[in-house]
Amino acid sequence: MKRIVVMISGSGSNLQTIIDQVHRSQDAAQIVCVISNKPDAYGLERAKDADIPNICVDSLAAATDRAAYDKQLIATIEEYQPDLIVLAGFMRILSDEFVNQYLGRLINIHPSLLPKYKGLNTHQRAIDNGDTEHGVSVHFVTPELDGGPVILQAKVPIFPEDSADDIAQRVQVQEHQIYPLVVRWFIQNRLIMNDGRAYMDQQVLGNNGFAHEE
Ligand code: NHR
Ligand code: GAR
Repeated sequence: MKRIVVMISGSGSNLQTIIDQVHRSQDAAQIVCVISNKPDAYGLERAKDADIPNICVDSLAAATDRAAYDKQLIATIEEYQPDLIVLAGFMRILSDEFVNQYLGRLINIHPSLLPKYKGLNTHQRAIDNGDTEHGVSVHFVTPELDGGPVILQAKVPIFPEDSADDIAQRVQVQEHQIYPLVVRWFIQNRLIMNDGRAYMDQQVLGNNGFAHEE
């Protein structure tokens, strides 16, 4: 039985797809806890509805001291002994200490075609650059923000009249396809990180992750 902790800050629609497609349908894996840094995150309700333990480690109170906050996070997570930690719209940068504690067992979904548009406001930045193509990346988390090895990407078009919200919605449809898939690969022991590279079925993945080059 693989034990999964999911970390969120908001709506938790990605959490919901992992509840539905992994937690509820796989004997081999269980979400053992959902952790939010925001008390009003709707994802906490989703966890409650699925009878999954859910905890808020409020980051507002600790906002000035990142190291202390991350120690609190680690202490909370350690009670659940996870095999995998899934960042699903978790909006707080994690310290090197946190990342190194869970290196190789920590993944994130980022709304851009990495290495393009690390950080925040990715959809608006893609519009501002006149991009006609955009997308989403699942990657292993390393201390370098949004810089860890890519596992899987999905692309979406950008049309001339699109707003950032239009694009965000289009990207989320793809997120809900690829994130549960990657989580399943991980729990099936098909996916590992070694020496800063991602491997799928013992094959090293390229810069675009598990994707066919055009
Ligand atoms: N931590 C490390 N060390 N490495 C990564 O790759 C991480 C990470 C923590 C979160 C998610 C990431 C994303 O997908 C993620 C990847 C938040 C920020 C940010 O600037 C940046 C990237 C990501 C998440 N957060 C502000 C901060 O000061 C707060 C912003 C807010 O609260 O709205 O922490 O994009
Ligand atoms: C997702 O679109 C994810 O890509 C993005 O936040 C959304 C969370 O949605 N992540 C980031 O922007 C990380 N900085 P959800 O709460 O409905 O899963």
